[in-house]
Amino acid sequence: MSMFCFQCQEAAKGTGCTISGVCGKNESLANTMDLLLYTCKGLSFYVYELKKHGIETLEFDKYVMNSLFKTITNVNFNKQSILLTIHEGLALKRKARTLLSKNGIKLEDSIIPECAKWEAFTDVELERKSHHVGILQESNEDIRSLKELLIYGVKGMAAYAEHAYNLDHVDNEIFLFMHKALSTTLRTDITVPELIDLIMECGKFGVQVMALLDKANTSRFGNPEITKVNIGVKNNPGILISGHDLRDIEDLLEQTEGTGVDVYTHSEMLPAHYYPAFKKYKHFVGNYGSSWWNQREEFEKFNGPILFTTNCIVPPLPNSSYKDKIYTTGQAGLEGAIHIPDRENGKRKDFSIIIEHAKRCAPPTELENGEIIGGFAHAQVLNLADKVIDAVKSGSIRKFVVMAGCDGRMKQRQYYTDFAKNLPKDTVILTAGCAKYRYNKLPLGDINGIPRVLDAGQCNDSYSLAVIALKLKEVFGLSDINELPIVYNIAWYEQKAVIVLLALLYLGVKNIHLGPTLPAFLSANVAKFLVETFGISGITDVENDIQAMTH
Ligand code: SF4
Ligand code: SF3
Repeated sequence: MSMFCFQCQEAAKGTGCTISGVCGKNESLANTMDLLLYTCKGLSFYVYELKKHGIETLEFDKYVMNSLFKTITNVNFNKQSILLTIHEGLALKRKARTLLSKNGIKLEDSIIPECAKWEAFTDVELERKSHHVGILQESNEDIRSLKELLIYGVKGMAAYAEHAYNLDHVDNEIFLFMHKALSTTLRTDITVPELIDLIMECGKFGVQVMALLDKANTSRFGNPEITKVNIGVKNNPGILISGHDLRDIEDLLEQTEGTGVDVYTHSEMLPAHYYPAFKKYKHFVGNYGSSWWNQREEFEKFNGPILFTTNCIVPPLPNSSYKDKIYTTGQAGLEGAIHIPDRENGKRKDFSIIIEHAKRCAPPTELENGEIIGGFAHAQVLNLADKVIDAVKSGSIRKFVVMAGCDGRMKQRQYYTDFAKNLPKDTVILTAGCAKYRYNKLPLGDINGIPRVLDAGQCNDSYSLAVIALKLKEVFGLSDINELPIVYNIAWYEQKAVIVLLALLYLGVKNIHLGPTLPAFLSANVAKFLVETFGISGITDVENDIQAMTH
């Protein structure tokens, strides 16, 4: 076996990618990423000690946060950038050790991780090492499963913390937990109960990080509002911006204003349209295409440059017409694409190269036309609270079905379209994340003016759905969130969905249906634990599941 990865829902054969990744990650990149993760664990080991002694660690925190984000599915396909990041991490490890000794903090030699001794290694030596640090090094299947569940939750947490950080919102407690969790996974004597406790704690910080990001977004861009988004095209050349980073789209919109270049959102950037701060831009014209996995087809028709701020990148085929039009920024990366460097000293990122590129391109070719509606994050829904409560009390709305999460390319995901289509007419779908593209263009109608699909925003805006549920619980005077007429049928793909799931479990939500398949990284015993403790289950078929969830 030349590589092993099972962190996403599309893991080969439902067990793990062993030759190359279904996502496009090859053996060499996969192993380098294992090494980067291991480097982070080693660094976190020192940083956790520094933090416990109250020593300033922001430089290290940032490094670990960014590096974890790079290893999330479909974020970074540039091995050179991963290798550079590893070397940076080794240097930081030296620095952290020096800081420890300067502060008179002594660590037992026996507990210092192996990776601490690699500081002077060359790329070749490091690559050799990379075969000894992967997931399968942990031989106990249940411990491996729990460690990976924890790590994927922390990766998702890191991604959301990074977006908040870019908007000047930082929470030291989240960093502290990140280091504690990562360094603990190096322990060979860790027990199942200890790991379960950490996983629950991870859910707590999942809620905290999503709340932080919500505050970062809404304090800068305003509260999302009900918005109709154009899905057709205009006559100017355009830039397509994908991913989740709202600070990036802010910079891009500002710099493209008055240039004759339009800006379109793609996939998870769609919810940017819902924020008041971006509505003033006349050249912010719509959303192009559907969810991430259709990009090889849809980007052929866009004609202009495409900027990836985060996942989900699908590496273009060698004969694609758009392969020279891709740009990345932040933690995203792709071999052959131009990477836009980070902001310096509070300045904006410089997107001029993309704008100049766009000016040389034809306007986008129309894929579809019409509008989609969204912007139902917590503040907007709570503004409509009276209407919603009346509809529930009168029986016009019988159930809310949370269908948040991710989309993906597996054929089985047609289930979510059919599920949405066949839900009884007195049900409302609450959604967030790119899972919505399976049903957000269907004519599902409304109930007394309330649309039957309420889109809160990006995957992190699942937090909004939790806030809405907690508010309804209070209004209806219920003692348990599970007494609400809300059911959960969540679709997952990558590791941000893991932190969303852990956050929901932490909030006490029970009986979540998770699909289209359960994670390959859950061992039989860990899956059994989740079923018995939280009532988590998979999906069956549309008819059965609708019957079970709505009656
Ligand atoms: Fe396979 Fe998913 Fe890992 Fe990619 S991220 S290598 S598709 S398990
Ligand atoms: Fe989608 Fe990739 Fe997860 Fe943010 S963009 S939800 S899959």
